[in-house]
Amino acid sequence: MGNRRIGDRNIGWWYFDDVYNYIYHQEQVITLYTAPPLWGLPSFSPACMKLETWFRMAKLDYQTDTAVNLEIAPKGKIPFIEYQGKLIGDSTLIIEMFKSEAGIDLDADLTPIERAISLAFRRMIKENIYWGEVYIRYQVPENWQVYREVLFNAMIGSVSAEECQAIVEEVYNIACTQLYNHGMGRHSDQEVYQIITADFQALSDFLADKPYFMGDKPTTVDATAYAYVGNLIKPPLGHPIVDYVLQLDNLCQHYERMHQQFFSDLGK
Ligand SMILES: N[C@@H](CCC(=O)N[C@@H](CS)C(=O)NCC(=O)O)C(=O)O
Repeated sequence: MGNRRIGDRNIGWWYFDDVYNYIYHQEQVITLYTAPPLWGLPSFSPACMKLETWFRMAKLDYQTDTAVNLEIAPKGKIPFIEYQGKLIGDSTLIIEMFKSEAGIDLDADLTPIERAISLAFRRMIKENIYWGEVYIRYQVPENWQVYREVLFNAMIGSVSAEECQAIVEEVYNIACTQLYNHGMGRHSDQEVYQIITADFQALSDFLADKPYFMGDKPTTVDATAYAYVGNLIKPPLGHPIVDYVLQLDNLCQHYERMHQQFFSDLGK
């Protein structure tokens, strides 16, 4: 737009065009509200990391905002996006929206059977493995001492230390209640281990020696697995489940392959 400014007298159609294009471009850029990068991961929230990975795989133009305000989040959770002047929540629904409204489909080459398998694995990761990861962060006392610092540091700056402390305690209580209501929080440590390692073993067995879950090309399930495997093996949080997954070489190599391909700018 050169040196012209709103208020210039000489507003002709050429100037109107520039303003229109600028506003149009701003509306097309996606703002992704996400938890910040940490531990070498694009985000310490697996759902946020999955969505950002999918954006990169789809070559979408986006910017991130990590000053998360859950009060404006449509579902009260992250991730959510601002796109074309609207706030939209839930990573899966956002991906579906880009598919139906913009025709962006990373799974277009899959057969109906492959699509069904992909959906089942994605649901297993998001709806079951996720709770195993929440369990490891919140219900293992040594891990909670580490993770509470992470949450505190992510918020400090936007609110006072006292408020931060209070929010961290509230997040803890909400997470423990959610774990109990989901059911994962009612199991013994040994039972959680049994349930979650069986899921990771199934992922590893299905991946076998393929580079990506559905073959030679990365698809949506690869974004999901990358985010939830990464958020288990990279944080400095210990648990026998983590040890188990670290021994599933093909899953760990898949994490590295995805990281190298889509987030090499972050380093290791
Ligand atoms: N189904 C949602 C799940 C999102 C989710 O669980 N987000 C977590 C962070 S990973 C969150 O915001 N938790 C806050 C809360 O539950 O209050 C999606 O895929 O977007």
